[in-house]
Amino acid sequence: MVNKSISLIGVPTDIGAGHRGASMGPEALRVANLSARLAKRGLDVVDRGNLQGPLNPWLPPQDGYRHLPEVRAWNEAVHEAVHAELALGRLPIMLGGDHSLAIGSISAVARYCREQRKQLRVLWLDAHADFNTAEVTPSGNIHGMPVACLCGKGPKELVEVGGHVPATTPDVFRQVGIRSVDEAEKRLVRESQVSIFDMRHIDEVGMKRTMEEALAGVDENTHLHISFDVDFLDPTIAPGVGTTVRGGPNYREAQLCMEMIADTGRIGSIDIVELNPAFDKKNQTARLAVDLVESLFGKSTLIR
Ligand code: 6HN
Ligand code: MN
Ligand code: MN
Ligand code: MN
Repeated sequence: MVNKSISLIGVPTDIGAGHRGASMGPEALRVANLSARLAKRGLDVVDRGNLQGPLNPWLPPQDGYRHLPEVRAWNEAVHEAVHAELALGRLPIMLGGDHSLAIGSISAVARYCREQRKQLRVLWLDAHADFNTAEVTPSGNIHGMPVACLCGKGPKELVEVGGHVPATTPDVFRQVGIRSVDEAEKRLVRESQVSIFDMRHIDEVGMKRTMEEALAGVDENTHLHISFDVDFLDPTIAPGVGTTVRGGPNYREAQLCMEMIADTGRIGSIDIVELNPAFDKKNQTARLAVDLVESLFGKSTLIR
């Protein structure tokens, strides 16, 4: 059965992104009533408030990275906060913030899994593979690099967050919804052997079979981490993100994805990232994200 003690951790920064505004994500999720909606499902929800870190200096890349020291500082704080909640036996939900913050959250989850001798599985729901390195990045934005960093490919400052190098390995990842991977990034992804269920795969076999495949091997000893980049969703339903890519999952496909994850009963931690209220209309993307997170905790349209 899934842990009913939830801790919300706000991480108000857009330090790793190519657009400003993801720093407003945590507040938009609160305004969309995340806490009360989960409480209504019988969960014990505590909002820990926001972590603090450096302001966004908005500088060009240096040696292939934008804001490397600041990204490191935020991720150190995220790592400690997420690990502390797990150690208390609680289920952390990180309210991002851009996706570079997954370096801190997933390194903490991986550390916890080593301590508890649990099997880690990361479901990476995203339009992007986020596997760039300084050598190949088209932007220098570190939100395009967290999976590579977590697998040990990246700058020392980020690869060493949490102290265990590499923080985790490519085999724990299942990426779903992918439809925008940079040319040189494709080679890195193939070499790494991260499992990718791209939109072509979802088109061909459907979301149901895709999720059965992505969840295969999840057992009673598995800690499931959901890294939910809101740009996973089709931009017609989720305009409030910095990097929209058309051709993503529609409302029902996204619901089915979340419902099938809920059915496993193994969720241990969640990131909600890349929500950008500066691009949103009437907070609709935040409200949709909350709706989908409710489904992760068992809200279902199932009648039979
Ligand atoms: N995200 N692949 C592009 C880059 O700049 O590296 C976009 C990355 C987007 C990252 O949305 O989390
Ligand atoms: Mn991402
Ligand atoms: Mn993305
Ligand atoms: Mn993005």
